[in-house]
Amino acid sequence: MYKKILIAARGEIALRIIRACRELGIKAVAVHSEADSESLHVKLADEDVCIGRSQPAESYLNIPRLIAAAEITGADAVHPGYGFLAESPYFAEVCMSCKIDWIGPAPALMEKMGHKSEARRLMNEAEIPIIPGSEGIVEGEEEALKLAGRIGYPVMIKAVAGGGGRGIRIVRGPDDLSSLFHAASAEAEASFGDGGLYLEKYLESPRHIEVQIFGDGKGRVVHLRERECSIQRRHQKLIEESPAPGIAEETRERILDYAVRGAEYVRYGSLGTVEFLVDAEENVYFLEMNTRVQVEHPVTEMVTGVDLIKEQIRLASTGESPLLDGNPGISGHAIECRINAEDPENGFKPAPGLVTFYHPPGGPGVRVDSHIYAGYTVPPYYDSLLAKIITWGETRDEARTRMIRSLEECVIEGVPTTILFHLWILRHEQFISGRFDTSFIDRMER
Ligand code: MV4
Repeated sequence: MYKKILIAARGEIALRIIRACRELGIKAVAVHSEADSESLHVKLADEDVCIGRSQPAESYLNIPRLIAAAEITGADAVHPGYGFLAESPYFAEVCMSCKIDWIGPAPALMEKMGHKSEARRLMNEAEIPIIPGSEGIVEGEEEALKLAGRIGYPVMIKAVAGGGGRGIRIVRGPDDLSSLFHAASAEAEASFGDGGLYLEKYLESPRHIEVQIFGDGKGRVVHLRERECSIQRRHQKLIEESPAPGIAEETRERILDYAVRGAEYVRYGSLGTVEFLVDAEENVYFLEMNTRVQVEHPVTEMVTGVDLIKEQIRLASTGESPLLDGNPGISGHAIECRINAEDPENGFKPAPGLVTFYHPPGGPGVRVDSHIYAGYTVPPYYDSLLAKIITWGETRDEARTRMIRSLEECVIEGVPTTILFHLWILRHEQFISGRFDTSFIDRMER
């Protein structure tokens, strides 16, 4: 087993990885920017290295400094968490060429899945349904116009290097195509350094359901059930849960089967997520594959009882994990709310600043993953996630009412938070019914 891991992340996920290292008897090295010197992930690590100024490009995205920190501290492996360089095949490759293990899948696989139209091509080969669209990259607006006519409007233009919401446009008719094509390409070029685009039929208001998978890299893959992630605003997820409510059992089984078959086909070797869109008729389509741990992994941990990060590290270190022996069962239901330092009254504007008071919720069935404390200053340079509250219940309604109780218990003073907004969602009749899709928040805001 590894003796020391460098954690190339910050905030709550760095803390989460430190906790897994502790339980495995592995030393954890934190890296931090100048703005994060007082962060909990620094205080709780066994060693810490300041790797530069506060801007991400100067620190958490700076590969030479991360490698130097790993070499100086003698780390055996790097855990990238999520965000920053977590999906950079180049960083993974540099680590490996410096004889530092990468806790994640092989760089070549990260590269393939990071290229969204290549991922589509592979999943199509594996006979997983994909959304009708282009075969690979669309070279110019004429080709896009021809293809869109064949697919039928509305269509979606997407960046091959994309992810999240950047470099995508909905095209309602042929008159809009040219300008939206060029806008998407320019945005993709600016954001990812790759202006390549592909085309898909636009699905109106789908559900977003993803499957947690775990593979050994030799073709053995298990799933750890699905997560419903449709409650989001501007591509930022707000609430996730497992299992997904409001779908037929047959649909659920189909989603799980597609995810495992897709991951087996590419010989996936680590923890990963296969994302799907599900339309109103419960047709299921592959969307993307994420080659990292996700923010929302705790809901899966709460219903399966598995420590995903520990198993991910164990697998990377030893090539084995008891998880690979079979799909674990689940018990009950879990919900996660992401609490951000944002002002819902002011267009959800990020609101960094000093946390003057903090009282997290507790009691039966409640988990809080957070790096904040009273006296901590939320820096303006990074995302505004303050805490993830995860509740478990025998039933969905027990998890939901427990979440309401937890949000009411939670006190965060000094910065505005999204707590009240979450309470409003959790009490909404449509959320309670379990029948909602990715348009839920948009519809409310209109
Ligand atoms: C789609 C779609 C509808 N049709 N593709 C948004 C981010 C990007 N990663 C994929 N996204 C979408 N792709 C087709 N062909 C709707 C979305 C989408 C979405 C997807 C997942 C979760 C939330 C979403 C919110 C709005 C749009």
